[in-house]
Amino acid sequence: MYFNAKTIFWSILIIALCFSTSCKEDKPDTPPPPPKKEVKVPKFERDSSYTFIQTQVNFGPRVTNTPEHAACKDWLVGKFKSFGAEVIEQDFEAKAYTGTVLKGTNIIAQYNPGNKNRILLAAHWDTRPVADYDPDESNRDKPILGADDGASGVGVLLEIARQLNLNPIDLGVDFILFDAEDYGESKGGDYKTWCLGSQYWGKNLHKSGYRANYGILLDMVGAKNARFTLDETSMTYAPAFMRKVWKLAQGMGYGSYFVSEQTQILIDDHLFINQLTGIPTIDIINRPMKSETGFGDYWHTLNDNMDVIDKRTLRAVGQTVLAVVYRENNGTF
Ligand code: AHN
Ligand code: ZN
Repeated sequence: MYFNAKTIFWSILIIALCFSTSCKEDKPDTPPPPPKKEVKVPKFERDSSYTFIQTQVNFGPRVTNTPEHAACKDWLVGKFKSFGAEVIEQDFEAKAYTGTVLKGTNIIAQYNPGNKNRILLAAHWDTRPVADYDPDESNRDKPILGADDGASGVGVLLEIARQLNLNPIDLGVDFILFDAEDYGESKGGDYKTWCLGSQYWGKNLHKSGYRANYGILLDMVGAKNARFTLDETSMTYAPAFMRKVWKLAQGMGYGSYFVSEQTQILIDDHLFINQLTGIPTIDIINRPMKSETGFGDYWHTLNDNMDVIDKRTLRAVGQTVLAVVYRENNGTF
């Protein structure tokens, strides 16, 4: 037996018809979801983040329990709302090491609150009540402006929120601005006197069962020639994530800021996030070389003002974190 052209033609036609009908029967009624669209990493506007820092500093020191602090809170909440976030003001009371009862507020700004796939970005928005490391002894009971220690992290996060509003993505993103981080007792005080806002949040999550894939804390991210090292706390709880972020920053040309050097254990909000929630969280924080305190020479002094802030540092941090956020959304991180 042999196949002529006619037989082959009819055989193929019949097979093709069978396939097409059976395929149709297998198809579900609902169309498949559209392919996830990639969103390009937006440009981080450093001038915008600088202005957000300046505005905070213009309120004066933002010490918990003061009118300047309350005024700044209203501005921050309004800003996040104007950028399309759903904002929760989590009020709490906590006793400071001085005995003062602090009435604090953690500001939580959410994007895509219904999405289970989410990340957490944090900073502290309060400033230290005392300049206890000021070289001039007569200044040591005065509150600091906290341009870098407080305002810089918040300023970078506000610019990221502004970009999220302009360049929407599906990923869930939560910004948490912690209060009462910097009311702690230095020089021998208990580590739990610090980070009162994050300790409260860790024990009283704004949503029960709240989870995020990971978290990034920004603290003192605006100083000229800042040096962001791999701190032991981050490396204990989130080593793989931390190395990935540093590698990304270095690949983007920010290797002079993001240095792969390990530094000592650090008490900061990320410690309590890690310990209380188990969300792997890293800290991007300036650890200069040859520093007595381990922080910048302006740290906890009256010199922590706008003169400390360098827009190039803001861009290095802001563009790196934006890249993490958008790559996570695109599935390319
Ligand atoms: C301590 O000094 C114990 N931790 C540094 C955390 C901090 C203070 N970040 C900003 N101000
Ligand atoms: Zn501080």
